[in-house]
Amino acid sequence: MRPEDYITREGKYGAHNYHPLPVVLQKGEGVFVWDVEGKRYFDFLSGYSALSQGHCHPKIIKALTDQAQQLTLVSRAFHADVLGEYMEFACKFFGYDKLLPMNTGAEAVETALKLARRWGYRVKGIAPEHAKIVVCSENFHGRTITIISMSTDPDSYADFGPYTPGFIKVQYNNVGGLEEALNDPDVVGFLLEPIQGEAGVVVPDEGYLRKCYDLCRQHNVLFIADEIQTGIGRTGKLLACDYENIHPDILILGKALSGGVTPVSAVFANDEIMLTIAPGEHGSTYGGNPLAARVAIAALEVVRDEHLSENAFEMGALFRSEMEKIDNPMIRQVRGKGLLNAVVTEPRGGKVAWDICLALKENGLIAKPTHDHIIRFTPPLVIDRDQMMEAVGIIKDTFAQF
Ligand code: IF1
Repeated sequence: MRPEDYITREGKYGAHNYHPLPVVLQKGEGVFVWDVEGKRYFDFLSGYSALSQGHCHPKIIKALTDQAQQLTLVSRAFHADVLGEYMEFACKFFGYDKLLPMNTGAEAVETALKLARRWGYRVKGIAPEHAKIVVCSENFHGRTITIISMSTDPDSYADFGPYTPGFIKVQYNNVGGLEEALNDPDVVGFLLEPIQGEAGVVVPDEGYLRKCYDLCRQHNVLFIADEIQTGIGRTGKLLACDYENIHPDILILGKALSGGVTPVSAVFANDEIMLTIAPGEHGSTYGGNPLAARVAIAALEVVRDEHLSENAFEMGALFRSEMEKIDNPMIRQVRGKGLLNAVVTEPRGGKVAWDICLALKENGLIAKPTHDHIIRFTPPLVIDRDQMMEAVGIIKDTFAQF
């Protein structure tokens, strides 16, 4: 089969909820993937940051295959030997009393919203049905009905209503907006991405997170960080919140928690919050399954043992400084932290970011545009200096074609 045949078949039988780059991948290792014709590419998307540890990391794959031959699922109706081991390891890793295991990012966000509301009623003392959660403009937290009810992007929410009530939307990177919203005594939580991913890698001003956190403290409101994309080394620290020494009341992780191997997400909180949910009040068939638990331990160990946060910090600085050297009218801005980066482009001669991504693909590097004019560059955190310089060379040569 030719690549076009794979693409046609997907389009014929699959829902049209995506518009992928026309490349059909078959194999991955570290920072590289290969297509069905054997051509090699640098993967500068990394499964939207899930593959931070690189494709098919041997240690994570070994954890998966060993456990797969032992025990894959018990459901939470029974105990499993590895679940407590994972929970203890992860709680100590991130500094929380407890974690609640889920699978996808969206499920973990839903869990955090339920926890915040429950805490609001049972601890803060909000009147029944009155709890409100403050969210930010241009947020991206997933695709469920409740989560799109928080969205300000019509692509996400339009014609999917009616929507879940109970959210107040404020401007991102605007402390005053949050301050005003917190005058409402029914607010129980403030949910944000420390860097907005889908919005186009929007890095807020220095001090913004700290000021928001302090305001939440003053108003007895939970600071809830969605670090599904920014967490686990991606931005050059273990958590993006570490840049401002903030320990969120509720921390949401997903994606790289499994190194791109199987869906694993988690919500972390201390007992005052977590113990407001009792048996039978929340859960998931697959959440915390033995495969997920083993894989997540391995995925976190790899980040720690291979110093991936530190490498992301250094390689990210190198990437941005090399990008800034490019003198091309199609490049308007380079921004990001660690290895969560974006290049904002300017259309020229009818050519847009999509055309640049097609040319990058021809030249051996795959990346994806977001919002028509922004290209995200988020390679696996295991990328070394030589690989980064080779990839930068491809990007430079590609821009020179335009
Ligand atoms: C898609 C972007 C990335 C997320 C944050 C929760 C979730 C996500 C901060 C939900 C998911 C994804 C999903 C993906 C595209 C993608 C994305 F382009 F939209 F912004 F990563 F960059 N919170 N992000 O970024 O997690 O339920 O998907 O596991 O195709 O929708 P999920």
